[in-house]
Amino acid sequence: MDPRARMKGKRTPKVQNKTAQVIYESLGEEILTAPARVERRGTTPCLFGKGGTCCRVCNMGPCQVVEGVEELKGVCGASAATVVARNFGRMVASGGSAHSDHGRQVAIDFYETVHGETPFEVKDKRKLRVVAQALGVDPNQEEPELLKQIAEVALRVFNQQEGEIPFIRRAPEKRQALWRELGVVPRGVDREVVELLHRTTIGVDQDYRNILMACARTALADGWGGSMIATELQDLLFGNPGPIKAKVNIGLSVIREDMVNVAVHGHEPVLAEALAMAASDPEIVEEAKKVGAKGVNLAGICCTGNEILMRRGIPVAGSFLQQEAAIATGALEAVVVDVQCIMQNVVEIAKHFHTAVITTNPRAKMEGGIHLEFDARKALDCAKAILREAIARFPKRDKSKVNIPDHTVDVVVGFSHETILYMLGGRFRASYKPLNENIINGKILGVAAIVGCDNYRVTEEIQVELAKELIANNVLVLTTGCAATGLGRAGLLRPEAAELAGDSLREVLEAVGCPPVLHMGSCVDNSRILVAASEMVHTGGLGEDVNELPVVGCAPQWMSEKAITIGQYFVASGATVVFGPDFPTLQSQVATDFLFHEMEKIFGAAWRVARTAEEFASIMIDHIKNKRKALGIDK
Ligand code: SF4
Ligand code: MSK
Repeated sequence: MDPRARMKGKRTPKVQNKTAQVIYESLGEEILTAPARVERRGTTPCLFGKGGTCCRVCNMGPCQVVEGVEELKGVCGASAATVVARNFGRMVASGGSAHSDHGRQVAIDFYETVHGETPFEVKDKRKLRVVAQALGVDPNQEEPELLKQIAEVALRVFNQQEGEIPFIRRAPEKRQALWRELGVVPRGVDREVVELLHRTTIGVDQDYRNILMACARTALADGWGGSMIATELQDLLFGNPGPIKAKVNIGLSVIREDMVNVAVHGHEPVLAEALAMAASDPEIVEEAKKVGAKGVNLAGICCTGNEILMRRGIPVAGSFLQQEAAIATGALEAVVVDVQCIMQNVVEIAKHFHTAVITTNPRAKMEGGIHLEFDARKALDCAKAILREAIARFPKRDKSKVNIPDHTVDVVVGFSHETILYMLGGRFRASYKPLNENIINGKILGVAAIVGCDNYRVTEEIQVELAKELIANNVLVLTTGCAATGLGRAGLLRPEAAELAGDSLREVLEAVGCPPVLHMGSCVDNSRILVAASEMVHTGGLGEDVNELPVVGCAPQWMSEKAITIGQYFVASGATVVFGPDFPTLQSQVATDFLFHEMEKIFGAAWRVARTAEEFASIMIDHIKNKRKALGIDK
């Protein structure tokens, strides 16, 4: 069938998200959204692309390769395992480059800030010396010098050519020794990403095992390098998140009828922080009043949303799959974007309303968008210029097109690793000892992380059913990224949701007033989970390395290459992960076996795949129980 024929005709597809569904149902035929495209393209993705055996790395191809069929090797003779490993490697390099380029930008912003070149200042003084120590900077020096040294060392993590990136010293000793023995300690972030891209060009690394081990090294450079730099320096600049009440999802208290609405979408919190400062500037408030609005209202989308939700309690209007729906409420004056996870289609949707799509980063311009470049050194001026563009659109809002279903949900967020330390350890203990003790005594069966994106190919919110099943089985759930927003929409980020937990987990949660699902931040903040797992080991009683802990991770609705890099750095750090509903190597049994079984022997952790909430829950709970048995705590 001609694909163009499939694209004709209007039907509103059923999507997993009821808020988006309500909005899409009100749209005219001329507005084509991502789920409509999924439906009209046909729901089966390209078989070769999906299984990982389509090679496009040279112009003798593209080659479709079939494992075990000699004639269907690549023209150059590449086997399915090599092609799959190369494609997987390119995903890891690409995902790692995204997090790490974000981390680099934060390091530059931090450097400029400590040299007095931006309007920001270092907010978190308590964490300053902890980060200094972790970076190998002497914490016992005067603050101005300390800040400058942190900035220099952080920037060096990216272009270092030899040696070891400093944050790996936060991992358990045993893990560090294993990495050294295997030769996978990252030397520098840029070096690992570039080397993996080099290895996966035609005619270079043709041993799938060697490529997949290089994937582990590059992923570690992301988790313990680029992402961890991003998280830690963002915390220093804008404050370490602490428990805070807020709202998620589209609704009248998130997208305001009486205010200029500006959605902030992407990943880097520097822009959003500047917009938050500018939105309360009396000059801007006055300008908004002149056009008939009460002021400027900010709402987040994707991980920028998570950053300002965690630190400022600014509501998140939507996760990845709600970005089009948020615009289609007809009540956004502007969507301000920086980098990553911004669908090209937002410009098309915005054209049907009065909404401006404002790009701000020279790395990410959009045809049909307005480019107002953001420079942290002129942060407030740039932010005001952006807000003025939005204010000018307010009089053009067409009330007849406004459709804001009121679906907001209360959440309690802000569970950084340090917050968990203080909440569980008590004000004066600040320790994971109570968490470990509750795991040892069986009140908490184990800890599971539900992270990653949402994906239109998944028609049910797998992660919600999965989280409910895990907490019912006394598993404490940590979450980040768009998964966190989805779990927030389902009401699982409220302390009252403890009533869904098993009796013993509920008792622990109610004693400290925690929700059963703890929101730890954006996708770069998965690095917080690495630190938390390492701290659990350092605290004692649960083995000597991360792979001995009763912990497991998953990304049931992953979409971005970044999720693959995250999964790989968890595996290489000793935490098994379950991904679904697909996995990009399945057309090569041998390469998949390496990731799913050999890595278990090498790293003590491996990849798994699952398709339904029940499958996820069963694999994850079994994994936790097996770890408990190995520790001798399976009472
Ligand atoms: Fe085909 Fe080999 Fe070129 Fe890949 S590298 S496109 S398998 S000839
Ligand atoms: S934004 S990477 S859809 S979590 Fe971080 Fe969400 Fe996934 Fe993008």
